[in-house]
Amino acid sequence: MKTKKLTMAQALIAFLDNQYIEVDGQQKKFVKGVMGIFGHGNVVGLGQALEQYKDQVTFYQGKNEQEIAHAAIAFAKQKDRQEIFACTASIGPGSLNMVTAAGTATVNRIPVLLLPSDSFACRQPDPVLQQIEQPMDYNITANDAFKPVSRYWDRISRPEQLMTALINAFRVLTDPADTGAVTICLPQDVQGEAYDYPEDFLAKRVWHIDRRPIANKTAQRAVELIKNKKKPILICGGGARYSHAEKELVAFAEKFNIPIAETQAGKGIIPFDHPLNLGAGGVCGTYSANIIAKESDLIIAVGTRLNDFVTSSKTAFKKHDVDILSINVAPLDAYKMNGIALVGDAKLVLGKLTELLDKSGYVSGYGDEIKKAKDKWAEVMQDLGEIELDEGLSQTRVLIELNKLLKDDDIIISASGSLPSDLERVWQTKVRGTYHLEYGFSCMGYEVPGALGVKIAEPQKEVYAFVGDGGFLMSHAELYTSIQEGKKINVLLFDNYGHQCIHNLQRSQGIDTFGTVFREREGTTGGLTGQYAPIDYTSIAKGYGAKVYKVHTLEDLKTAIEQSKKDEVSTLIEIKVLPGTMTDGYESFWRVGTAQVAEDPRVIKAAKSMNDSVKEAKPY
Ligand SMILES: Cc1ncc(C[n+]2csc(CCOP(=O)(O)OP(=O)(O)O)c2C)c(N)n1
Ligand SMILES: [Mg+2]
Repeated sequence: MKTKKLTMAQALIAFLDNQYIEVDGQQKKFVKGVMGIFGHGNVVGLGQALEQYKDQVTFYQGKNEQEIAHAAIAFAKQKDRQEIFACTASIGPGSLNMVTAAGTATVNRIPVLLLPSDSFACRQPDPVLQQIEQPMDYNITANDAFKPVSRYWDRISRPEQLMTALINAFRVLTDPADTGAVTICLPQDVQGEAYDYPEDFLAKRVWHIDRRPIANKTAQRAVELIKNKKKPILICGGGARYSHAEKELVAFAEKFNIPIAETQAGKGIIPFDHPLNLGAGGVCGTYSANIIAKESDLIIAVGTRLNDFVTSSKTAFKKHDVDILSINVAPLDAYKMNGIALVGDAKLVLGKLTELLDKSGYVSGYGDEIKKAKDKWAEVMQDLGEIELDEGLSQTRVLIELNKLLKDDDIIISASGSLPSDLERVWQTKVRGTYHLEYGFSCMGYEVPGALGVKIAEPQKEVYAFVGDGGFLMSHAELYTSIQEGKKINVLLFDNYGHQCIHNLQRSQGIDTFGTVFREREGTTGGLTGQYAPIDYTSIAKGYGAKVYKVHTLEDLKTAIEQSKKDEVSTLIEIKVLPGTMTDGYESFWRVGTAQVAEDPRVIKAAKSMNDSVKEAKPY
């Protein structure tokens, strides 16, 4: 057996550089590079290896580990999970900063390889700087905190363990049903330890991603079920997108006249103006999708996790005889809500169902309800697009105007606050892959680094991060990284003085404004009741070297967008919008844990109303 003597870290980087995937006969390099921040836990181990292989593997220097891991996740999501980054961080706080991002990846089923550094395997210099000593079990380190948020977790205590660990890591990263964050912890000493690695371990390796079919019998059972239903509705989730199943989904919908509702992850793969596309369903949904869902007797869920936002906390589907047929590669999702599971690849399963159902001559029982529902929503959109307020700008109106000002193939990124629900309702997506929402974790602070990840994925396109003032304050350091890398991003910052979607929720449950609005502490009241936070966000961005614009009117918005298109560096456009001017819900319900006793009668009233709605919810 031929071997090569390398440090564990060198072998790891050499291995990463040689991984390929093959999907539908097409081969691609799987690992685009490494992002991260060095400290004493990785600079002389993994850092040395990255320096040695710098001509093969690009290293991106992050400014915050959580953010850089979010950039990596956004990159992989934009690449439909077919290309990834690895992220390195130093021991202790640097590594723990990536835990949240691991959650973001795992919830959204997006592959990311996290390489946190760890304390010495030999334990000789213990306790080292930034080592948490757990008196109950010395095997536990800070990195054990990644376990609940990872799909695969390992620690390399001897250099030869790397081989099985990496094969397992890539098994999970490349598996559509299992993918998410993969965490391989790298003790400081072992990173630099040498071993004679077999050359075939380091050679080119192709991971074949086979589409999973369903058995004929299973497909036949599904067809029998559909044949007995008059008003089915399809839900187009992220799984449909990652499987590239849009052609099959549209063919299925058109052939049998079945309308489609979208989720945040699935939105945008079918043009908004397709006659069967009802737009978003659920809590962030449109009137059209939610009205049709109420009357549906069969929900054909394609590649969706069926979370509470998609199902309106299990109240969206009202018919007593409604069934859920769930097409999903992940059994966990396929069996949700007592669904009839079709565990398989969306493209293959839809193709199979179309073929079998077509033979039966099936067509749904819809008359003109779909068109009527779409027309009704078009009227709502018309009104939203005409909102004029004396005091300032309405957020919803600004989004509708932006939709006209941006090019069809510009990519928009958002994740948290009131923007995702507004965008899901009103943004009209014309080109596949231009709507990038992280709404599994809805992690504040994903937006700016997410835009960087998307720009690295699609450098020719203009990318726009839609972020609230709260989300921007939480993290924006990678705005500088975008400038450092010459990867232009545009930050559209919606300043409404605070966490306004949470403020809305608070007041909807009878609670007075408390801790949700950005006001200064006031001496007379002792509370956060003083003046609005006078933050100049453009000064922050200008300090990084970005071009900046301030928007108070629709005219300003037009000028700023037009000017910024010509800029070659990253931009920040600060848009002042009035608090509370996001869209409201349309025929949906969201369950939150309200106070069942309180001094304020408004809280009691809200709790009663919540409890009444909960009675309508499906029990599973
Ligand atoms: C990391 C993180 N912390 C807390 C939350 C809970 N949360 C959801 S939206 C929100 C407020 C967002 O404020 P902003 O970005 O200004 O958006 P707005 O609601 O004002 O549109 C908070 C605190 C979250 N989603 N993510
Ligand atoms: Mg805000």
